[in-house]
Amino acid sequence: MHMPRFMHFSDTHIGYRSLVLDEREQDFYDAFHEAIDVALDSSVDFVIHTGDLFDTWVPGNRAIKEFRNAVMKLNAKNIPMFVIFGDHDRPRRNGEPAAGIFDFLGVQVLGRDQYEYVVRRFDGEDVLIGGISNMKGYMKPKLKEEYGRSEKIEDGYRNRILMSHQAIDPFFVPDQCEAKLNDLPMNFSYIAMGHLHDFMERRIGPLISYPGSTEIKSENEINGYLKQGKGVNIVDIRNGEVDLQRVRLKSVRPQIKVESDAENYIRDITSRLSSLKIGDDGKKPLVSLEIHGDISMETVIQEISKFDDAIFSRPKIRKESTIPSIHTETADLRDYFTAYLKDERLADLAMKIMAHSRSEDIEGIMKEIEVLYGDNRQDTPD
Ligand SMILES: [Mn+2]
Repeated sequence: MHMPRFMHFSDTHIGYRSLVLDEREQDFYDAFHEAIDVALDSSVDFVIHTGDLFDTWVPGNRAIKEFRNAVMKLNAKNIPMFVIFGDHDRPRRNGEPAAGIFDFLGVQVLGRDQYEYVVRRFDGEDVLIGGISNMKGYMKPKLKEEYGRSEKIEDGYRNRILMSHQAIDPFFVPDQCEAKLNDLPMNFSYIAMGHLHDFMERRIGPLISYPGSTEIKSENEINGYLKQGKGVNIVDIRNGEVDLQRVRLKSVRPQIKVESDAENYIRDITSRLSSLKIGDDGKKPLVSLEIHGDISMETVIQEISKFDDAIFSRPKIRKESTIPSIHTETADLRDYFTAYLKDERLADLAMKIMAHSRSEDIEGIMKEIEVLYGDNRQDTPD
């Protein structure tokens, strides 16, 4: 029997670039295109993306082109795509969203400033697809209002999907959260979440799921990746009931974190690499390395360059007792920042951000960062 089927994916962060490894930009495209191929192979009726589609709200031309190519494949099969913004790709002020350029290929942006929905008919069933883009900082109080509104509007439809990109308690540490589980509307069949980069599903009435990111964006995703892999959700919906199938992505670059000391790190890397099962066509694993002890960066970089079967992000070296002593009677905050960061310019930025934070001036902080980075990037974990 036919029933509406869709793919839910999130946090693809295409256009992401590592400061040291050029390979990483391609990795994010590979995972993104593999996800699109999963949608095509699974004969979905539509696709939803719950935010951080692009790594920034003003992606580079390469990222826009990769997205266009993917959307053209969906469009050729008449598969529409619904997207909301995450914290990374939400347009600043009155900026134009990159995904919105592809409306003529069936890409529809939902819920930029408030809850928005569409009702579409697939396989003989009406499906309501609602979305609220990421709301944090000064917009946080509005989020609960919008969840409330989404619960009341058009509640006659049985097949109801809500898309949202937020940190929900208990899936994040409480001080990062914008809402709790019981703030979420209960009359949806499926709550499609974005923001958490690990996979998560929970039945709370509606089925709520974070599909996670499609590539490993930060080291703290490594444990989740080793347990669950990275993937997408294929969801069947009918009569208000949903059935979720997880599909793992194969193109993800394996990643391990090795923490060791100056004497043993080579041995530890070798043993960790040999315990990784990687197919012949698999990508070389990425090793993030942290060494405790007295060793120079030059030595470490020279030693690790001998590994042909792995690539390395910039190693971290933790020398013991690296925090210099400060005359506490006379030191001010700036001296601490300078001692800790070992960089006058960074200390200066830290002071400015600190001043803005104290007056809860988020725009002020954004401005400092925009000045530093030329208005086109940000750096938040999820
Ligand atoms: Mn993200």
